[in-house]
Amino acid sequence: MKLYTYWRSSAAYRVRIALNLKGLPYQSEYVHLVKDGGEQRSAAYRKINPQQLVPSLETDAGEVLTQSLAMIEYLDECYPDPALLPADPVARAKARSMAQLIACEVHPLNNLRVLQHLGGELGLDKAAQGDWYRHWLAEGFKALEALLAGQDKQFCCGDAPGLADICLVPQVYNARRFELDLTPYPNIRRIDARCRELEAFAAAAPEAQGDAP
Ligand SMILES: N[C@@H](CCC(=O)N[C@@H](CS)C(=O)NCC(=O)O)C(=O)O
Repeated sequence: MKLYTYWRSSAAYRVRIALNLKGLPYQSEYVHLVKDGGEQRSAAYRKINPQQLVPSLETDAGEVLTQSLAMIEYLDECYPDPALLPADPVARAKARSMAQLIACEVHPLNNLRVLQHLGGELGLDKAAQGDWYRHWLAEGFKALEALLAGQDKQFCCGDAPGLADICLVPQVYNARRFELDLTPYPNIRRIDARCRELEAFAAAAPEAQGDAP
C-alpha cells in the first residue's frame, strides 16, 4: 500500500497508527503541505485527491481512498486482527462517536486551509488564529473528557487501542503544538500517554517520519 502523507498532518498520523497497529507495511509518498504554496494543490496530487488534502491511501489493487476515517474502517474490514472497533453495536457506536467528535467537529475547524483563510482574507493575526484554534479544541476536549470520565479503562473504549485512540493522539499532539493547557483533561492526558507507550503509536509520530525536518 502507498500512503500519501505529511509528517505533521494529524489525519495522516491517524492512518499511520492504524497501519502500524495492524502490522501492515506501506510506502510513504510525501506531500509537503507548505512548500511552494502546498504540494497538495498541485495538478498531479489533485488527480489523486480532488479535495487536495492528505492523507490518500492507494491499496495494493491500485484503488485510491480518501478520508482518514474511511481508510481506517477499510483497513479494519480487510485486516480484522486486531480489531479497531468493539464487536458490540452500542460500543462500536460510542467509539465512532468519540472519533467523529475529533475528526468531524474539531479538526476541520482548525485545518491548515482554515487558518490560512483566517490569516489571509480575514486578516486575523497569529495571536487571534491561536485563540481560534484553542477555542475549538477546548470545546471538543471538554466534551470528550466528559465522555471519558468515570471509565477506568486503559484506552478510550476498553483495554485495547482502537479508532477513538487513533484520533485522540494526533489531536493531543496538535493541542501541545498550539499550547492548549491540558490540565483540565486528565483522562485525555492519561490515555494519550498510555497510547504513546506503544510502538505502533511511537512509529507513527510526526518526528519519526521520513519527511520530518
Ligand atoms: N477529513 C479529512 C481531513 C484531511 C485534512 O484536513 N488533511 C489536512 C492535514 S491534517 C490537509 O491536507 N490540509 C491541507 C490544507 O489545508 O491545505 C480526513 O480525515 O482525511
